[in-house]
Amino acid sequence: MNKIFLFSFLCMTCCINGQAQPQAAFTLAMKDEMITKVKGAASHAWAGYMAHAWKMDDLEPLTKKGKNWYKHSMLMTAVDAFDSFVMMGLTEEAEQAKDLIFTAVHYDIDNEVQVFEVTIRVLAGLITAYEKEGNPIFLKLAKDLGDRMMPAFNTPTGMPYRYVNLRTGRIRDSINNPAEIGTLMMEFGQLSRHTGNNKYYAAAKKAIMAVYNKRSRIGLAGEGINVVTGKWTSTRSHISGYIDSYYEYLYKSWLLFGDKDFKKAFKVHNSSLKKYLPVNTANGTFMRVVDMNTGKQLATTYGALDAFYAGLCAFAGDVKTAKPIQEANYYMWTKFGLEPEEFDFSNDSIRSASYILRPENIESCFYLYRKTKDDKYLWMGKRMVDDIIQYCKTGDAYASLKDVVTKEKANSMQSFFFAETLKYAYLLFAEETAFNLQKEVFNTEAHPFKIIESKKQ
Ligand code: DMJ
Repeated sequence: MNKIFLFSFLCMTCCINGQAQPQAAFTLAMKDEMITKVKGAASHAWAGYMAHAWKMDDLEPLTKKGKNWYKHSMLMTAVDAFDSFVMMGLTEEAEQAKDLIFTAVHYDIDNEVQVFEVTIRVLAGLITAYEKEGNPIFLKLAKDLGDRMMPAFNTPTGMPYRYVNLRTGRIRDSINNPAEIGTLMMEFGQLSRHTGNNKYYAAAKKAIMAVYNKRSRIGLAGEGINVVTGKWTSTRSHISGYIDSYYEYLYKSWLLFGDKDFKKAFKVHNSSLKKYLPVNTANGTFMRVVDMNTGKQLATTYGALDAFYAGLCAFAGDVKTAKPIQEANYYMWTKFGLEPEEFDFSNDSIRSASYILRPENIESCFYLYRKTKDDKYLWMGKRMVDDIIQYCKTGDAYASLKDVVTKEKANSMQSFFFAETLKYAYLLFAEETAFNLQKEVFNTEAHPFKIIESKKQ
């Protein structure tokens, strides 16, 4: 090996035990190159949607057909993608998405919708669009949608049902979970702010605080709760699906609204999370599953969704906790050649082999890079973006993977690929001025909300 070759070899990102060992500065030219790649991916995926799934919720990229979540389209992809296009300066795509929203979106439809999903993707997308464009049509649509989901909160505990019919207000499914109950606060709170009617904020706050008030003696939440009786139906406690964004919203709602109840609740939960969940390994710090009442270990599973927590810790100023967790996240990504939905970190066995274009790992790179300015997180993000382009790109769009080991593709392209994955990837490499973390806060689907008046204390 000659000297120049050896030097450039060492300068490349290499991966020892899955941990990034970046040896070189990430140059401006490399950042530009990544931005071009990410914007190219967004245009390519959108072109596929427009060609094959126009006016529908999602594109099925392998069969090249559109798919609706419910009886009628909610224009999920267009609403979720719009502000990403605006932020990336993809004006043509942004105009097309806006046209679709203005001509095809209405909510007097017989759709029984999942309150959480429609809130974080659609209600949030509309509120952000209103904040960015100032066009009152966006707010009118958001208010109509918010009003139609309000019957869900009508329970003895204040915690909402999981489903509501947008036309009839009929509710269904009283077994809910902290994520779907708590991850409404930012959207309904922001709706109150823009409409001047406090009822949305009040309903969402009652719901999220009801979960907090049901926390265990050791400060943890379970993964299932009956919204009528207020009794836990599952005491499994972790930072994964069903709980994840409940913790996220306690912190972010405090930033957004300056309400100290959220700050206190976040602190209580977070110190318990840090006490009972982390497991330090040679591959980084993973977060396990425990019983909410005893803190006893129930499982050593970890997955793509859990990866958000490193970013949340970094965002909340706790870089020390965030760093080893991000090492574990990167290990999870590189060990299997893209991250699996779930694996067991005690023996590296895959529990769920899919990769559905999720954003959390790149999201954590974004927050950690912003907080540390360590190029290591750019290298990590580059590896993730390059893998997505290499393994998930199709002739017409992007596809999930059925199996991260074989790289077999699956017929789905979730709207959060536009709203989150590509947005965080773009912002990771973009100038800091592209997004000001002091002035805006991302909801869990990466729709930015303006902090109108910071009352942080
Ligand atoms: C998104 O809809 C949100 O980030 C949610 O909080 C978790 N699941 C997806 C992305 O993985």
